[in-house]
Formats: sequence, C-alpha cells, structure tokens
Amino acid sequence: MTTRLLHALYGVLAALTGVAVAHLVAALTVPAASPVLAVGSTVIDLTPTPLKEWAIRTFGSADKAILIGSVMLGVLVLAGIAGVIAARWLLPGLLMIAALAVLAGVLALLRPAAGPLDLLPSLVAAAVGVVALAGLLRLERSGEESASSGPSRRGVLLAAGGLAVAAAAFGSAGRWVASYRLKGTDIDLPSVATKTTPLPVGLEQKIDGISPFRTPTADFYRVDTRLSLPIVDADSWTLTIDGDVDKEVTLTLADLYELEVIERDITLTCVSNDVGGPYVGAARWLGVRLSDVLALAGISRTGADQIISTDVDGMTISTPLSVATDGRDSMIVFGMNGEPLPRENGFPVRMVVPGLYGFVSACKWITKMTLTTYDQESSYWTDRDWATEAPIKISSRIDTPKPLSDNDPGRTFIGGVAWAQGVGIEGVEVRIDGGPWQPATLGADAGNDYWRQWYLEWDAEPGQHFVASRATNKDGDVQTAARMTPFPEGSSGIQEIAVNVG
Ligand SMILES: Nc1nc2c(c(=O)[nH]1)N[C@H]1C(S)=C(S)[C@@H](COP(=O)(O)O)O[C@H]1N2
Ligand SMILES: [Mo]
Repeated sequence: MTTRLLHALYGVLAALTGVAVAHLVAALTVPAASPVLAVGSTVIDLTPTPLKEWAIRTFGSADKAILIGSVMLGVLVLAGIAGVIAARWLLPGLLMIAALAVLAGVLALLRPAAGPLDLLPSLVAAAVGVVALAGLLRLERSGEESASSGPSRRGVLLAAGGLAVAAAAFGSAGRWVASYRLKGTDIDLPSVATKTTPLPVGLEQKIDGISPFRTPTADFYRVDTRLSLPIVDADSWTLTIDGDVDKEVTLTLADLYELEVIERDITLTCVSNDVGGPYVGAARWLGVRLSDVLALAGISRTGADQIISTDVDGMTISTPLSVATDGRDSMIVFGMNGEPLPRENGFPVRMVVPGLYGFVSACKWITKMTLTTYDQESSYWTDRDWATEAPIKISSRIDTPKPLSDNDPGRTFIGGVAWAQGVGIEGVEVRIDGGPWQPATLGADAGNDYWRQWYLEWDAEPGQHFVASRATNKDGDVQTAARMTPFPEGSSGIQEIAVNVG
C-alpha cells in the first residue's frame, strides 16, 4: 500500500468513525440530525423537481438508499483527500475534516423546525473525526521515529482496524437505538360510533396476482421527503388549529377521541404514480371528521380558502379548505386497518382526504393546521411548482399478467384495480392486441372513494400480445388516452403491456 493511499485510508476511517458516533448521538437525540441524513435531506429539498421525478421513476423506493449512499461516498472521498493533506500539513487537513462535519451541522440547523440540539451530532462527528485522524498520523510518526519501521506500520494498521470495528459498532448501536425508539405505537384506539360494515370479499380469493381488495398495512406504499422517521410521543402530541379562526385551539389525542369517531374505506394515491405504477393503496381509516375538528376552532366566519398543515418537523402541505365543507369524508386519522397508524404512515395522526393526491391532502405526523389563503401562504410542493388543486385522475392498473411475463396458453385471467375517488368506478374495459374494448367483470363496490378490482377471462393463444385497460367512472367519464407525466398534477394515459404466451 502506498503511503498516500494509507493516509487517504486514515481520513476515510476518521470520517467513518465520526459519522458512526454522530449517528448514535443523533439516534439518542434527534435522529434526523445525523450528519449524513441532514445533508441528504437538504439535497432532497434542493433537487429540481424533474430530477427528483426521474430518480423516483428510475430507482423507485430505492431512491433514498441511493441518495444516502452517494452522500456517504462524497463524504468519504473528501475525507480521503483530507487524510492525504493532513499527513503533509496537519492543521489544514484536520480543519477540512472538521469543516465537513460542521457543514452538515449547519444544514441540520437550517432544516425547518430544527433546534440547537440538531447541531450536536455534527459537532461530535467533527471532534471524533479530528481526534481519530490526528491520532493515526501521530501513531505513524512516532513509529517512524523509533528504530524499525515494520512494527510501527503494524501498530498503526492495528489502530486503523480498531477504528473500523468501532465505527461499525457505533453505527449498529445507532441503528438499534433508533429502531428501538421507533417501537411503541400501541396506543388505545377508540371504537367507532356507528359500526362499519365489513369489507366485501375481494377477487384475490379467485384471481392470482390481483392486488388485494384491502392493501395489507405492511405493503402500503410510502412516499415522503424524509430520510428518517420522526419519533413522536402520542401522550405529548398535540394538534394546533390557528390562523383565520374564531379562536386558536390545541388538541390532544384524547380531545380528538371525544369527537364522533368514524371509519372509512379510502384509496390513497400519490401524484408521482405513473400510469400502471405502485404508489396507490386502499385502507380502512379510523378517525374523526376534519370538519368536526375545524369546528372546535370555529371557521364559520373565516375568509380562508386553504389549510396549511405542518408536520412535526415543519414540513408543510396545502389543502383547499373546501374539502372540509363539501360533504366528502375528509378525516383526521389515527387508525389504519384496525391498528394505530404505523410510524411510516404518520403516527400518531395524519390527514386523509378522499379524491385528492396525497401531496395536497394527506399530511402525516401532523401537528398544526393553519387557516389562510392561497394568496398569503404557500407550501413545500407548491414552492416546487406542483399544482395547488390536484384531484386524483380516473385510472386503472393491470396487476396480472405482469408486463413481459411468460404465460401458458389457454384460459387465463387479466386482472387489476381501478379508481375514481369521489365518483366511483362504473366499468373497466380491456383491449387485446388493439382489438375492441371488452367489458371486464368488476369486483365488489366498497364505496365511491375506494378502488374496485376487475378481471377478464382470456383464451390466450401462443405468441406475443398487447393488453390494455381503461376505466369509466359513474359520471360516464372515460379514462383518457392522452399521456401526461406525474408533474405537475398527476399522470394520465392508458397502460398497455406486452406479454408472451407459449
Ligand atoms: N409530513 C409529510 N406528510 C406527507 C408527505 C411528506 O413528505 N411529509 N408526503 C405526502 C405524499 S406525497 C403522499 S402520496 C402521502 C403518502 O402517504 P403514505 O406514505 O402513508 O402512503 O403522504 C403525504 N403526506
Ligand atoms: Mo405523493
């Protein structure tokens, strides 16, 4: 190993140890303030929308792992350079390591809703990094001064190995502490005022590969800007309603439980879902009416047209106030499929609005609703040029057969799901090899805010085939073939897949 490479390795190890110790400190205090996560979150917020869309499309749910990996790689390259510099000019090299960590700390401090504690992990990273790098170089030098160079190199390599082990240990401890603190969402849920009818049996009993009528909670898609889950304590959690209201109120979970508790089957959809994509899920939500919650603050004389919801970290989502008054089942939710909300999906409380994409309605980890106007205030995605009014478009998805799959000839099922929240699905049609649109058989109807499963029996002949589907809502509107990208107001078009038979 050349000396320069060895010095780069010192830098890398010093940085790894600093980052690992900082990760543990963050896990014990503010998980999102872990230096790599703080840098990553800033990158997410600054990434231009088209690039973000491309990353979601290309990497899917691995996009965040790839982002963290890239940030880590960048840090380690710079730390390697710092190691080489420090071997020559000690102070500048150490300063470079420290500066890297302090920069992460500043970015952590600049996050919305950050407090002074957010600086701590990065300061620890700076201190540990500097001490580790200086220590390795000193060990090397003291070895050179003593007579033989062989054993000295062994000593420094041993120390380096020790650091690597320590880094791994601190990193794992941090992960363990964070996951330990993320447990404990088992709060008592209130029971519904009027019993909800059970969800009808779904077509998944009969057709392999079709999405289950109710998405299992563990399989529910997750879309948000976060790199770590917030740790919110249900006992101290509160929801404040302020802005243009009669009187500002702050509610606890117990206050919410005193309102009429309702349960609704609603299909959630992400605006980033491409035609045929995975970012849609159907669940039974337990909560209270958004209108009942707002009434506690009094909005009958309000001039507001917008609710700005703020989450525990200051992220904002904007929702038209009209969804609270137009009769739809807009909800403040604390339960999902009979259980408390998982951390991933907004524990302890989130908003759910049937008919609007999640980015303009479904604020997770909500702590505040501010009544204001679109003229006065804007929110996270509006600031990034996404639409302000974003109703979910009619869409259908083919679940089976899979695109480009190989299938046996003979009797097969083409099946999937279709949704048109608010209006409901009237029919789904399937087109094979550009032929006529044929009506599919629909599964049970669990309300207009919920998706419907559908299938068509098909006598598949050997060869390659093209299969397309389109939905019609109960107003008679047919899913359009006009292609639109998810940005800025949701995708449209018709999914057509190629499959092989034979
Ligand atoms: N606080 C917060 N809430 C959020 C988001 C977010 O980034 N932060 N993402 C929204 C988006 S874009 C969608 S589609 C839904 C997704 O909800 P889910 O992750 O429970 O499926 O949450 C919404 N609520
Ligand atoms: Mo979304």
